[in-house]
Amino acid sequence: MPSFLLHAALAASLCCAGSAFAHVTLAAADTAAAGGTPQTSAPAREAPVDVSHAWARATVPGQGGTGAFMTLQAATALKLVGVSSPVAGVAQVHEMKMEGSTMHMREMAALELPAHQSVALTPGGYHLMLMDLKQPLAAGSQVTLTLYFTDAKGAPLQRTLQLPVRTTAPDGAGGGAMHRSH
Ligand SMILES: [Cu+2]
Repeated sequence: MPSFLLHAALAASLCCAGSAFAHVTLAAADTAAAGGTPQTSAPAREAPVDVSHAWARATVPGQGGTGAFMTLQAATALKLVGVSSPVAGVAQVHEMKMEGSTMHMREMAALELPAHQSVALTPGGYHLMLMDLKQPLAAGSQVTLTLYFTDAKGAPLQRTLQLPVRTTAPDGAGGGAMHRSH
């Protein structure tokens, strides 16, 4: 009996893990039906931030990571403190820095978004890093990202976006000269 149940549970978990988008939809429905889960008392508020020029870079099969880019303009001072995506096992806010003559990137704990100022996330600058990709990102498709913010009082806010997947930056996105360095 334990053996049979174990196999059934394993099959179910494999099935659901492979379908990231369906999983997100189900989780949202469960949360709504149950009135919230114990660990998240209330859904985070929608962040008051304008998002423009958003895109994610297409990958080739076997490529495990890529970048996502956009311009953010917050209506009130916010900090961008994290990112997640159903297509990425790990997603981080990164910055690029010259160290000597070499460009390095590293995770940032928080990216400041002063009120009414445009902050560009570009190849070669701040960016969102999608790693441990569960599938290739094909040009012309869409990818879902959720951005996590805190406001001046430390309260959590978030914003979920659909980004177009492209091989090059859209017109006006900036950062074009740095493409090859990423
Ligand atoms: Cu990076």
